[in-house]
Amino acid sequence: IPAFAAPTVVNSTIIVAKGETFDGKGKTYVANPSTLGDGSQAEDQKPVFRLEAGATLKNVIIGSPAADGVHCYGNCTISNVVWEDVGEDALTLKSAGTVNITGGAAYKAYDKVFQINAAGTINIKNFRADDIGKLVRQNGGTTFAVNMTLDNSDISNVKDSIMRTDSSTSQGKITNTRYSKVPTLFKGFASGKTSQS
Ligand code: DGU
Ligand code: CA
Ligand code: CA
Ligand code: CA
Repeated sequence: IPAFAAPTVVNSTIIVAKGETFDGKGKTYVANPSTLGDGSQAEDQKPVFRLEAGATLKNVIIGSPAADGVHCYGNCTISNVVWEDVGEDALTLKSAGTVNITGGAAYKAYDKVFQINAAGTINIKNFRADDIGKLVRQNGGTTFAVNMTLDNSDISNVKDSIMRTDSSTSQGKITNTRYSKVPTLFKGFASGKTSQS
């Protein structure tokens, strides 16, 4: 039994086709920094995984460097995915849809974990995040509606907030979640658009 399985180095983005499932079976994937990006705060890095509409990513560990993480083009399901050291960000919704994230974790995000660049919904459940800037950030200055939910999760050592938007139509809901060192739950939401219990 090997004591240590070397990570798989991803040289070009792994594409998960429409409606397909990629099961990493617990293996670790890292970006080739010279082809995808070094995981710094530089924009325009490439994702390690690109999910087409209706795709699922599960049982994957994304190690360091993580480049621009995961891009979702429409609905996607993320199950038991761990970002050990988030790169520029962890996951981006690139076109309208619903992202369902269940289980897994994200660590060491200098700024954003989940970046929302299109209208839709992000549901995060049974998740853990530690040492992050923001958990969910709707792209700055955008006014489309995003529905964000967080349930039964553990969030610690946050610099900014858990959910942040500039859109008066977006909503945030947090339930049954434990925090440690979280200065602000919600930033930028219109009144009546957030709830916490
Ligand atoms: O504001 O759109 O940070 O998807 C400029 C850009 C920026 C995005 C975002 C992302 O917000 O590049 O990583
Ligand atoms: Ca960015
Ligand atoms: Ca990081
Ligand atoms: Ca990004």
